[in-house]
Amino acid sequence: FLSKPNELGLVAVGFSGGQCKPGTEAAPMALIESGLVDQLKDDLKYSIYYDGKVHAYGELMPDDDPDYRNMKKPRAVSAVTKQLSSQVYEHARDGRFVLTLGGDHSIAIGTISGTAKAIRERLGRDMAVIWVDAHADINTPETSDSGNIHGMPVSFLTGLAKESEDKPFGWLKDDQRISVSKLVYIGLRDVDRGEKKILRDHGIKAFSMHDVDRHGIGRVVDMALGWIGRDTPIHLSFDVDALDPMWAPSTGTPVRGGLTLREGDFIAECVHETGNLVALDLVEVNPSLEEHGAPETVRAGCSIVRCALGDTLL
Ligand code: HAR
Ligand code: MN
Ligand code: MN
Ligand code: MN
Repeated sequence: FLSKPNELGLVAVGFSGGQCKPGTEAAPMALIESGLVDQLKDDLKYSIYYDGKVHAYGELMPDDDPDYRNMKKPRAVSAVTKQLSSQVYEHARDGRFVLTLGGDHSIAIGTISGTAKAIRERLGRDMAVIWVDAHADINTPETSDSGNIHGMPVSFLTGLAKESEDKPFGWLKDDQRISVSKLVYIGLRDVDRGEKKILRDHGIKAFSMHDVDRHGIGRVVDMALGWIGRDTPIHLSFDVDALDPMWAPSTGTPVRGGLTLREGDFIAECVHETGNLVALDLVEVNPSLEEHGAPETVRAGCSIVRCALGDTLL
């Protein structure tokens, strides 16, 4: 699906407005400074298309951004994700793999809408999304208890939540959306009651940590890929909090009982092996939380990215 399989578009998103804890805006620089881009270039032989910036989108920030429909910072998140969507779209339209380093998970509204549109235009195909996370991030503004938009991106991307043209996220159009039938979760263990109802009502495929315990990660990944079907372009959205806090403590909403580092890497390796991966997000690293664990969290994030881009143990 990639017309230029060795070309990688990198977008660094220093944005944390989808939730309330400052610090995730520093993650892209921490990941890059730990050597990630050099490894992708020198070891994995990608040509990197990167503007050299960590985008903070300061020029897009409204002076005043009162809550709307229970959402916190709706105009800021909408403006940032709209801009990010066209950045990602341009890389994907040109046939490149798109790697986005976040940032909190609200940025997936931008990344997935950008790749979904580009893949439709280039290939006439609907893209699948594998969402690896402790959380389902599928609250609508109405079902969310927190009002934090990083808990809502999937509802906007699937059209479960919609907005009129002139309102926040009203820019999202059908050609930028994904189908609930092409969405698969792995790693869930902290899902709100309203989200459970949404998953059930729409028959959304989800593998929780219970499923990982019962079947093992190998069978879970096989089942997830089987659900998507062969020959379907895949966008992998990886929230570092899918990993157990033992491996990734520096994140905004850690939940115990998560994936091991190897299970996370294994998911990324298997998705790479399909040959169908067109884009990857790595989000929710927050180096200013549990600071003693920040280097380890950054290392875990880098490892996931390398595995998804074709690094192998042997
Ligand atoms: N479900 C809760 C909410 O909607 C917590 C969401 C936490 N989200 C993330 N991203 N860290 O997965 O507020
Ligand atoms: Mn998430
Ligand atoms: Mn999460
Ligand atoms: Mn390969």
